[in-house]
Amino acid sequence: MSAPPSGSLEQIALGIGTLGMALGTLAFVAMGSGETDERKQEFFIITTFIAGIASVAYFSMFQGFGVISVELANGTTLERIYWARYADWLFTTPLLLLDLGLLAGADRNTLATLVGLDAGMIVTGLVGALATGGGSSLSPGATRIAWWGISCGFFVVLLYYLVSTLSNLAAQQSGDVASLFSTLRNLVIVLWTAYPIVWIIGTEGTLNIVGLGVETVLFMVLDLTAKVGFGFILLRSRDVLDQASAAAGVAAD
Ligand SMILES: *C/C=C(C)/C=C/C=C(C)/C=C/C1=C(C)CCCC1(C)C
Repeated sequence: MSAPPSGSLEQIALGIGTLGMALGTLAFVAMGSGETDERKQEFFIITTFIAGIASVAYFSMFQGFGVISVELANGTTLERIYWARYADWLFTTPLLLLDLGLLAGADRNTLATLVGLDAGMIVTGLVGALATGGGSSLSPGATRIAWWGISCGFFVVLLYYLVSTLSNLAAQQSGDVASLFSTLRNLVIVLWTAYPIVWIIGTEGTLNIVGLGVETVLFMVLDLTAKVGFGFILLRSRDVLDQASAAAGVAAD
């Protein structure tokens, strides 16, 4: 347990992240509190948990929990690797996909495929973040980047599912649902693609292009937009959620 240095960019970014996620959680609770339709409640519950889980993860990182130093096989030490991010993402990214999948009217198998690919992406990303390169014929840097590549492989297939299967399903929904789906899908494609870029240019990638302070700011901005921003766009569209849940009701009958 080692807290981010007081007054550092890293600490400030984690503080803003904690506050932003907590405010988002409260806002989503308030927005969902009057909702009586069970199918619409699903969207509110899922989205509230996304921001809630991230609030806790950010608060723990702010306090210096969830960070470790990784000693590479070549003697270099990566002083502060935040593994708590992956614990957060392992739960929150499948929930974001569940929101998107329910909106598109996806069946169980499609949802399971999305969640499976996503979990593969996060877990192999975590392996890359923790890899020391010991016992590997590759250099530590190359070993870590190889895991990054494997994780990107899962991500590319995931993106393919979003633009093919899921988009085709969404296109069969009402015009409003289809258009809300494309807005959110495009947001996911753009924002999520930035994560592997920040990772590779940040401290995890060992290329040392940006330092931990800037990296923490970038992840914080991405996390807030991808969770709280995404949530607001989804949950403020009550009429559209009505149509989406009505269609799901018909499909389930
Ligand atoms: C709220 C958090 C979100 C939306 C996080 C998304 C994270 C990713 C899309 C991460 C992707 C990564 C790769 C594709 C390569 C390896 C490194 C990762 C885990 C950053």
